[in-house]
Parts: sequence; structure tokens; C-alpha cells
Amino acid sequence: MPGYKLYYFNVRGRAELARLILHCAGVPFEDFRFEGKDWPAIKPNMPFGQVPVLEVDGDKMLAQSYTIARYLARQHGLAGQNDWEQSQADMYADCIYDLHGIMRTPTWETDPVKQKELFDKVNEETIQPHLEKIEQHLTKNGSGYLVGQGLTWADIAYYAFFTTPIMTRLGSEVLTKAPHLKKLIELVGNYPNIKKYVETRPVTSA
Ligand code: GSH
Repeated sequence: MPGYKLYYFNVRGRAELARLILHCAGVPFEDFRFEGKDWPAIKPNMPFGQVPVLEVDGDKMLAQSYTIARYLARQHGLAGQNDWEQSQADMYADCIYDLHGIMRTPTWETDPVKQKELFDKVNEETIQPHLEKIEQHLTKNGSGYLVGQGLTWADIAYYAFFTTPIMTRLGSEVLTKAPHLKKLIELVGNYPNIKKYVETRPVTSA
């Protein structure tokens, strides 16, 4: 088993998907969380001056959150059963990467009224249309999972995104028209290793 050390700030952010994959697979790793004040000393040692970074066996360094997540999924049986399933999982995960970026835009608005308008707009114009498509895909696949017959890192990516603190900004009814996805998120959240981690992880604002 490789030795893993995951570098990131003490928030869920872009590292949480990797953390969830590792916990789900029951793989031990060093969850190296640091505070903002420690970042200037760490930054020069990161491959591109950013985090998350996965250190493997003490010397290999991998950057880019979704590259890390995909690598871990492949290593630990969560990438899909064949090339087609793996590409489907990648496709869904990339959708979440895009949504993650779009959801961040309103957070830069400082006026609370304008910010709420921006979140509502993202919900109406991006999130809800995406959910409509996801419902169709989940219905067609029929297994309850996004890809094939079992859990992949794509399911975990949807779980991570839709349970992230920022999603509360869209209101509790965000998944009302997405019953299949709601069920999938509950399913992922009830995997024993995920449940155990989520119940005990540090409480953070992001
Ligand atoms: N595309 C990269 C990924 O997905 O990993 C983005 C990484 C990124 O933006 N990292 C931020 C960071 O390291 C934290 S979320 N910020 C500190 C800095 O750039 O100095």
C-alpha cells in the first residue's frame, strides 16, 4: 500500500473529494491540514505553488484536485469497471468540476442582496438544468449509481459537491426536482466508511 500525504488548508474545498475517496476505500493517509499562516512556507514546495497536493511514498508529488481524485479512484477500485465506465465517471466528475467553479463566482460579490440574486441565477440557469439532465441519466442507468452497477468516484464527487456548505446558499429545496440524485447522495452518505468520516471530520466553514 503506498504511503499517502494529502496537503490542503483546513477546509473541505478542493481536497474533500480525495479525502472521501480514501476514506471510502478504507485507505490510511496523512490528512495534512494547515492554516493560512503556514502557507507561505509550504507553497514553494508544491509542484505548482498550489494545493491540494498528494505526496506518494514520501517523494512523488501530484497536483490538481481531479487528477489526484482520479488517480486514487483508479488505485482503489472506484474508477469504473472498464474504459467506457471510466470515461463516463470522468465525464460526470468534470461536470462537478465545472459546477464547483460556477458556484464560487457569487461568493466574490460583497453586497448580500446582489449575492443572493447571483446565487439564485446560478441555481436557475445552471444547477437546475444540470439536475434535469442528471435525473434522465440516473433513470436510464437504472442501478441507482451514475455509472454501471456500482459506486465510482463520480458518485462521490456529486455527494461532496451537493453536501458542501456553499450549497446551502441555494436553499433547502435545491434537490426537490432531483429525487434520483437525492437518493444517490443519501446512498453515498450511508457507506459506513464515509458516514464515519463525515461524522468525525473537522467542522469547517467551507
Ligand atoms: N485547478 C486546481 C485544482 O483543482 O487543484 C486549483 C488549485 C487551487 O486553486 N488551489 C488554491 C490554492 O492553492 C486553494 S483552493 N491557493 C493558494 C495559492 O494559490 O497561493
